[in-house]
Amino acid sequence: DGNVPFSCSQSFHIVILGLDCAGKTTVLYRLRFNEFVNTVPTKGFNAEKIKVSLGSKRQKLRPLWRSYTRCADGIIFVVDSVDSERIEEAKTELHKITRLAENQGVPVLVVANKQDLRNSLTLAEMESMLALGELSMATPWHLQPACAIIGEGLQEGLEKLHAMIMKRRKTLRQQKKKR
Ligand SMILES: Nc1nc2c(ncn2[C@@H]2O[C@H](COP(=O)(O)OP(=O)(O)OP(=O)(O)O)[C@@H](O)[C@H]2O)c(=O)[nH]1
Ligand SMILES: [Mg+2]
Repeated sequence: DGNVPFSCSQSFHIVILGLDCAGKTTVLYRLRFNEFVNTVPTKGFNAEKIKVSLGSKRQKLRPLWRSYTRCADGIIFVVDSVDSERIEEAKTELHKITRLAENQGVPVLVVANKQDLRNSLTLAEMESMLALGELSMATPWHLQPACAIIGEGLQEGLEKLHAMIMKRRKTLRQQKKKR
């Protein structure tokens, strides 16, 4: 159905975070242009407005905004699956971010990137080393295996993030009504 009413499209503020060299810029360009770019280390930060399609069958176009502002609707946390030396550091950062007052309850898509490399950690190893089970009960999360250079896993991950955001919005709406 090509005739999607305009009111169906919604904007989301998504921040992409992660240690240097995790693949954030690669993920961003995959989402932005659906193509691979040869990256250089990012100085400062990228701020881009991107539009990607979400929704399994209907492929509704929903703008997805990456923003560095507070009040993000969702966080994409990119982790290098082969960098076992710095996974502890990634874990610390992830837990720090989700504990911030303004991020309470904000859904997190943890991207286990570079799964194409032979020596990458398994999902189970990533989950335990990042101590995802120890994240606050309020923080919904999903661990998504991905290969950002070819874009594998990103669409699936985005759809999971989208579902978590919509679920949270619904819960917040219901809580408001009760008050
Ligand atoms: N093999 C493989 N390499 C990847 C993948 N994703 C990113 N890379 C490579 O990893 C390197 C770092 O990627 P970037 O996207 O620049 O990482 P970044 O997180 O933006 O890094 P900073 O800007 O330094 O913070 C680049 O050489 C990418 O080509 C992947 O899925 N598989
Ligand atoms: Mg970068």
